[in-house]
Amino acid sequence: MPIVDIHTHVYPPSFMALLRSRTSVPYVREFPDNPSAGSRLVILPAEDTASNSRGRPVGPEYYDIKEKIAFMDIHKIDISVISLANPWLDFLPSKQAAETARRVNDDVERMCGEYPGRLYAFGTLPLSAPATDVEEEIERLGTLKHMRGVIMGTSGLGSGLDDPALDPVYEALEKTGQLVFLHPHYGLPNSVYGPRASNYGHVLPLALGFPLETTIAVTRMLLSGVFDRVPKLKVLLAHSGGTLPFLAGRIESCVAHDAHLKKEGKMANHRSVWSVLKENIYLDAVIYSHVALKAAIDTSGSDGIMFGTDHPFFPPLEEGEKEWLSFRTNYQAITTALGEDQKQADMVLGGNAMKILGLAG
Ligand code: 5CU
Repeated sequence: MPIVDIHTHVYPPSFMALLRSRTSVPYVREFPDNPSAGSRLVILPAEDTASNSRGRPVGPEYYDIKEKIAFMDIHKIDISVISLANPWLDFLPSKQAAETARRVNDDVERMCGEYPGRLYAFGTLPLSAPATDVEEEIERLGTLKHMRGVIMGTSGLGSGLDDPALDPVYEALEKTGQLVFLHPHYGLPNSVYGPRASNYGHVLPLALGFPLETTIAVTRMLLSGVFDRVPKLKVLLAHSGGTLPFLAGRIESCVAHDAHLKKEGKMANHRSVWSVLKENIYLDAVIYSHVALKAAIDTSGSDGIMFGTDHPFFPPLEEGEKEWLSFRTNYQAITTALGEDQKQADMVLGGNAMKILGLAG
């Protein structure tokens, strides 16, 4: 059974050029006051500080597709489904968005074509453009050979994923059979990390801000009835659904005990959190622990979980380490969670992705 990595990012050359042309987040640049830091990629608002934690070093592993293939070869990954990394095109002025989306998606499609059978992709959407442009790009992505869905963040058209104006976008995705790979970027407001946050590197926004952002975004979708209105929409959640597998019962219980919702009759016919998690939601296995992975498997079923690495993020900190710790931890979480059941482990490592995403092999 092939090993398939469905959570693996790239900034294609056209996107790198865009990042290099900018001076506010997101951007890539060198800092004359700190030449030894080299080129830095600054994407998260919380990391745009003058300290050593300003962004991260950025090398060819972020944009050179040969580096992706080298990483795959070292880790015996047969197929990768690559996606543009955050913050996608969220920051673009409306007028630039549609054309940039086409350019970036064509760049990614070309990269996939260079390695037949090894690379597929999730496209990116011009979400700051009018919804009709977004729908047009969804239609176009459906015609590209290697595209298998779209990656997007939690801001939607500007006011979140529970915005009814997104319904035509969800319907276009449902109609063309493309899934949404939902990925966090914005985290939580910096104030929750407190006045000493810069002492703690990137730990708080990445370990907690990201998963909570995903949890809140999907819960808003559930509460607003997206999955009732677009019942066949499929969503793949990054980082094993944030904290959803752990909190699903609490969310369901809060709905059942909410007098306001009951009075308004809003949730009377709504599908339960558990049913949406089983029928509409896939989870990646990028959670670094068999404990959390078991909760993900219990929630969405082992046939809905797919292996990922988050490459090129979380590289080894020591020079000369060939196998990445982040790869090994996620791989071992699968084999530990599924114990002796090699067949199920193989499915999570690749078989599920082959089936769900229709990969040719
Ligand atoms: O390390 C990080 O900041 C990130 C990020 O921004 N996006 C991602 O997918 N993983 C890690």
